[in-house]
Amino acid sequence: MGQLLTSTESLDISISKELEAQGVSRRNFLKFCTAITAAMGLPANMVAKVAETITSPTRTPVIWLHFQECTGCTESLLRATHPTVEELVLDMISLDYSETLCAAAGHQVEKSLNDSATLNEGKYILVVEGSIPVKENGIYCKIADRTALDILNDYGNRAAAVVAIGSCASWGGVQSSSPNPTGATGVHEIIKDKPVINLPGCPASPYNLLSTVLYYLTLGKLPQLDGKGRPRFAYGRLIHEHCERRPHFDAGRFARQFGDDGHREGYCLYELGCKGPETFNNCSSILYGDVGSGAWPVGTGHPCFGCSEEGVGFTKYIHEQAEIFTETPPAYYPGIADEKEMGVTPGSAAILGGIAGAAIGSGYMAVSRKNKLEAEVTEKEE
Ligand code: FSX
Ligand code: SF4
Ligand code: F3S
Repeated sequence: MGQLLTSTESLDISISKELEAQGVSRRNFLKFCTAITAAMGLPANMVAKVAETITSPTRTPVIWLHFQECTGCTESLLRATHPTVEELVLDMISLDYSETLCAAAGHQVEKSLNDSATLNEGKYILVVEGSIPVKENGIYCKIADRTALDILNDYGNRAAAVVAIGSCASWGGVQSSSPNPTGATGVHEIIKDKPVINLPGCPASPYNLLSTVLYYLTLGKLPQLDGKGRPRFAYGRLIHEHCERRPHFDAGRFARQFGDDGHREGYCLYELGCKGPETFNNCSSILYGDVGSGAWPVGTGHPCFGCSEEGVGFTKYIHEQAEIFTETPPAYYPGIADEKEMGVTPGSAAILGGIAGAAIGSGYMAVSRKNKLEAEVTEKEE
């Protein structure tokens, strides 16, 4: 890591005035680039390219649609700080349409949506937040007198790629819970001819959006996806694998009731219904939100309810016990990316291991807080 930082320090990269004005030093920016490059499963020699992508004046057009949802994904992105993940995302893209963020309204904003899609046909990224109701021809969600179904078909089929942000857009989310009265469904069930990347989570982690967009802009291709259309670098491991309470699980120390001695001691929440053993996401590795350590559901003392996992979140009862896929600590962790395709080196894998709290080949160490991404970003300049 020290070697990497030395090499990034010599890069001729200047950061934007906006970032500087917010107290982000060049040094911390480069540390951030190093950390996020590793988090994407890319080798160390890609740090410069990642930094260049972030600082490049070229902006990829993005259209962001809202359907059946609570706007939590957008809120979560806008609330991200240290140092301003949303600034980085918004600096890298040209957000041509977003109902939450557009200053314009009515016909004016509808025109900018249509103009952007026409001008940038086949080149823009479509971000979809929210599920799409398909029952009765989609009448349960209409915007500007068009159904969500119609809007998605229109703009989805003209995009270069579609990012389904949040569990709602990925697989229907809370609206799709039985009896699913509106027929809420995920984007990939409707858009079949374009690549669809799922970033589930309720809300999705803004870091997963940042890394996915950054990956695409840096390499000009999509990251490797798993069988559920999720980037493997972010969703390749179970929450349970890197949970800070995992040593308690392995030792059989459980909280049995909220507020009991075990709960107060920070024991494992499995008996309270934690779905970490069957939920693939990186919450336990990079944590969640920017409000300090412990900033993720399990860290606050609440079981993970599997918000990002189809068939678990909003499907299983909170108190229901999770299926255990990994009963014993694994002897090693699987690669998080296709080594051949991405050229992942042992060096980059080791750094990623640092971020994830699990050095390659070292078994089941719980995540070390000092390694989390935010710490890299917010570290005070020495
Ligand atoms: Fe809300 Fe996003 Fe949940 Fe859904 O998040 S936080 S209901 S995943 O689409 O706004
Ligand atoms: Fe952590 Fe939940 Fe697994 Fe316990 S069951 S170790 S609290 S993820
Ligand atoms: Fe959701 Fe569980 Fe992460 S509830 S935010 S997947 S810890």
